[in-house]
Order: sequence, then C-alpha cells, then structure tokens
Amino acid sequence: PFLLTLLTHPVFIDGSYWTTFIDDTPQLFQMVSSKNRAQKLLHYLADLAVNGSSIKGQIGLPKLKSNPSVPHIHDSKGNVIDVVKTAPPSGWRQVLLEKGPAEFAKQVRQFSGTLLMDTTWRDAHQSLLATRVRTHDLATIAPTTAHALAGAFALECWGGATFDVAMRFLHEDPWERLRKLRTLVPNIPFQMLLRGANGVAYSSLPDNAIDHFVKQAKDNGVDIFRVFDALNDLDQLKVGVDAVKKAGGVVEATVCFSGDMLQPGKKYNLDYYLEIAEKIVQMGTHILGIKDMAGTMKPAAAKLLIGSIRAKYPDLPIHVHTHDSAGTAVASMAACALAGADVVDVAINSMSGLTSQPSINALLASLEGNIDTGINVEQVRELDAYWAEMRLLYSCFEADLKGPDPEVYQHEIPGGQLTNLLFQAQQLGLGEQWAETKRAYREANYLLGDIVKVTPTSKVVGDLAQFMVSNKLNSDDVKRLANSLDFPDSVMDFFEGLIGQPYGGFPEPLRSDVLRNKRRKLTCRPGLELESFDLEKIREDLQNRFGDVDECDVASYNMYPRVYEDFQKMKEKYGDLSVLPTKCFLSPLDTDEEIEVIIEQGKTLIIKLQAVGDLNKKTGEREVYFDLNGEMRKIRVADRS
Ligand code: 3PY
Ligand code: ZN
Repeated sequence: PFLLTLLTHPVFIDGSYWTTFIDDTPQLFQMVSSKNRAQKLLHYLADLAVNGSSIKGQIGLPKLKSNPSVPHIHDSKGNVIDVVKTAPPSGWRQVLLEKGPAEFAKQVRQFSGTLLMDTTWRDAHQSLLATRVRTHDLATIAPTTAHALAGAFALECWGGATFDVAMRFLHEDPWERLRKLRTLVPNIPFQMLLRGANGVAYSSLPDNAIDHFVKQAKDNGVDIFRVFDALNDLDQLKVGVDAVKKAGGVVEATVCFSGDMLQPGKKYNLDYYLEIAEKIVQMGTHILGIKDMAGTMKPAAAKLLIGSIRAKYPDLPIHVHTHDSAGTAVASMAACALAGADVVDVAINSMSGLTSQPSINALLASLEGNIDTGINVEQVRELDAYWAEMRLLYSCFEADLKGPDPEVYQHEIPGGQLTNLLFQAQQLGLGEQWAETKRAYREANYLLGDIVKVTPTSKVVGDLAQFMVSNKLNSDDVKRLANSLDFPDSVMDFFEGLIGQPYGGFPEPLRSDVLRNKRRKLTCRPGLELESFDLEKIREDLQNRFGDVDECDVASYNMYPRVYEDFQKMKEKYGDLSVLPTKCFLSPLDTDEEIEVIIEQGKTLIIKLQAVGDLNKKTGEREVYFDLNGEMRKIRVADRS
C-alpha cells in the first residue's frame, strides 16, 4: 500500500518529487513508520499468543484480569483533583532548582520534622517484584503521585537494578523512563542509587565512564544521587561522589550498615560507622546516607547510631534507608526520626513490608502527633489503591514470602537478594533447600572475612553459598580444598580486588589459595588500572551499527555492552514494547479481546486478536489473525512448543 500511495501521489506523478518532495510530504513517511511500528508490535503479540511469555522470571500469568484503574485523589474539601489539568503543588524540587544543592540540603536539615522518601518506583519493586515494574505503569500513576506525594523529600525511581532489568528483561529504555517520569513529576526531586565506581554495573568502570554516565543521569532528570560502595571502600565511593559533584547533582554519600551492631564482638560497630561517617564528611557531601540493605538495624541501634551522628554533626542532613525483612522497619525508622534523622525511606503500603521498605502509612501513624512529615495522609491512602492492583498485575514475579524472616540477623542477606534466593529455592522445591542456602550464605560470608553485603559483594557471597550447597562443601572443606576448587568468577574477582578492598583486609591464606597464580592481588582501586573509554569512538561505532544514537545510548553501552546490543536487536524486531499495557505484555490476548495501544500522542492502535491458526507441520509455523484499526492482519510465527 505504501508503494501504491507513493506512486499515485500527484507530486510523484508530475515528476517534481526530486526536489523537496521528501521534506514537504513527511506524512507519507510517518504513515510508513507507524505502520511499521504497528506491524512489529503485532509480531510480539502474535509470538505471545503462540508461544506464551518469554519474560525471564515469569511464573504463570498476572492475577489481575481487568485493566488497572487510576484512583481519584481528593483535596481537603473533598473535591476530586483533576491531576492532569491541575499543576501539582510546588515541592522540594522547586527549592532545589531555585537555590541549588547546598541550600537545598540546608533547608532539608532545617525542616522541623522528618521528611520521607518513597521508594516504590525503585527499591520496593526491586525487592518484591524482581524489579519488573514497567515504565507504562509508572507513567500512568505519575500525575497522581505528583499530587499525593508533593511533600516528599524525593521519589527513588532510578538506578540500582532498574537500569539493567529495564533493558535486559523488559526490553525498554531506562533513559526514556527517566525522561517520561520527569516531565510528569516536575515538583518532587528524583533520587537514584549509584554503586560508586561501578555506576549501575557490577564492577568498576574507567572513571571517565562514571563521569559520563552521571552527567547524562543528571541532565535527563536525576536530582539526588545516593552513592555507596559495597565494601564501604572510600576510594571507590569517591569516584561516584566526585562524578556527582562535577555534574552538579545533590550528593548523598552513603555508609552501608551491616549486621546487628548491638551484638557484642561485631566487626561493624558504632566506632566503625563513626569513622566512616567522619571520612565521608571530609570527602564533602550534601547529605549523609545510611543504608541498611538487609534490615538489621534494630530500633535501639537506630537510636544509638543516628543519635551519635546527630550529636557530632548538628548541621549534617541524615537520610536513612532500611528494609523490613525482620519486621522491625517501622519501629526502626520511627526511632531514626526521633533520634534526629532528616529523611527516612518508606514505600507505598501495598508495596511495603517484607523485603521492601516500611509502609508509609504505618510510619505516619507511628509519628502522628509527634513528628511532622509534610505528607498528605489521606491522598497517600488513595494512591495506594493503584499499587494494590499493581501487586496483582505483577503477581507472576512475586516470591512467596509470607512474613518477616527472624534469621536475617544471622545471614544478613540484603532485601532484594533475599527474595531472589527464595524464589530460586522455591523453583527447586523449597524445604531443606532454602534452609541450606541461608546457612551456606552465612558461612560464605565468614569465609570471605565477614564483608559488607550489598550489590555487588552480596552476589559474591550468594555465588559462593550456592557453590557450597551444590558441591556439598562446608567452610572447612572450602578452606582445605581452596587451592584445587574452581570458584565462581565473582569470587575470583572479589579476591583479586576487582570489587575494592574490604575493611580489615582479605582473609589469608584463603585469598592466596583461591587465586593461586591465576589472578593478581590488587592493592589499589581497580579503576586506576583501567584505561579511559574513547567515548567519541564508541558513539561513532554505535551510530554505524544502530543508527540514531545519543549520549544516553553510549552510557547504556558502557554499563552493559551485551545487554544494550540485545536490547537494540529486540527493538529492531518488535519496536518500542514499552507502549504495550502490561497485561498484554505478559499474557496472550484472548480471542476477540480488543486493546488500545497509544504508540505516540494522538496515535492509537486498536488491536483485536481474531484467531490463532493451526500448526503448519511443514514449516512449524502458525498464522495469527488480528484486526488492526479495522483492517485484517495476518502474522506468521514459529511455534516453539
Ligand atoms: C542495588 O545496588 O541495586 C541495591 O539495591 C543495593 O541495595
Ligand atoms: Zn535497599
């Protein structure tokens, strides 16, 4: 039809098309491109109809059978707020934009109560739903969120595992997500999680790649950067901190909290944290972050730690993060607030608890009458109705955790990893498998020298634990046989020093036995040994291979070259999958089911699945019939069953 349209176009017929025809007639080409996009989406839907979902980690289909609805929120007079037409109230982002990071931090410190950061868009779904929440669902609720959480310190919405998972498993562009959400939420600061010298990857990159990445993140919408290093290695941390300073972002340099500080004889005790905090203050930060990734900070520890830091640094804003794995997070965050923390992390109710952050309304109720947060309690409750539906929509990624894990003080597994390992154990039949994994994790941690455990060091401990379980090895076996065992790569990387230097040094003779003559023993930060990336050349190469690319593509490629390449291939095959509503991204359409897909503003596709044909035994294919905006379309798909 395109050729026909082209050949019958009057300009084509009269022969004047050589001159400005292409420039003057863009609609012809837009039409082709939207037809092309529609065709690619139909290919995805057809494949899903024939072969089922191929999204990694998906077990079964979403429990939500209807389309999720966006709840109404009300003003103080009980009137429904039109969240699209009404500008959201100004928030902390306006302070930041008007006054800059230093004054922003000062005003946060001066706030008379305790502010809240909502983690629903990043850590909560990373911890509960394998990081699988899609841009489509975040963007849908963004205008309502901009109103309901207008008083929040920030929304954590980017970084951590979201970057990798967006491209690798959801086949969508993390930068697009950031930009889209930014335009929908102009009033609340956005926070991201940056893994220091690793950026959002699992190991160090050259410093210029970190600087480049952080600059793009800042330019595309991130305001506040929580920067941590998984071993609290300050040389590694500084790489991220310096990058944020150069980019002009708010620096939240962070100390990772590890284990139950109150137990006698713990390696990571109050003195340790005060020493790290002092060094971070010397390094220069707008805010001090404290990151309790496993949720082992009991209320008494929270009171002691935050109280001590507050007394020593009266002007330093303190922001605390935790997980509810042990069930104490509401009490701990309330204790932090009372001890002088300026910001604590929470998640929307239906996305809170267990390995996620504590419930926002539970914390608000705990602080009521005592500490102001600037949050509208009613509107947050109304907003939660959406997330209750989301939890059902993404039920197929949920590990079946039923309650707090009191063993977290022993194994110290970070929230996100706990759900992940449980999910894997459940696939193998749970029971003894799960108990074994937790026991081995604890042993592996001690073998490695009782290290701080968070991405990427938590992966090292997890890999060693699984290695021990599958090879039926205990600690003594590992020590005895270390010079003949074939350890996982992550363990080799750790002992080489590629993840940084652990506090108290590496355990010997284990390190030498594991490394033998296969690897070096680094004593400095790994980035010092890496050559800078030639960013210009990378951009040119990507341009040659994938066409239209920008600096964000370069940054994606630098973090995850293979994942980025695969993402580009998926895009070539299926187009922009982020436009599909989640239900039909994850589950096949029913016969006669009709969906609306907005591929761009003002361009909607109405798609109905009409039939899936019989298997052609010769070709191994099936024909799938759709009605697309009233026209019949036939797509042929290989049946992989
Ligand atoms: C990450 O690095 O992804 C984390 O969430 C660490 O807590
Ligand atoms: Zn976390």
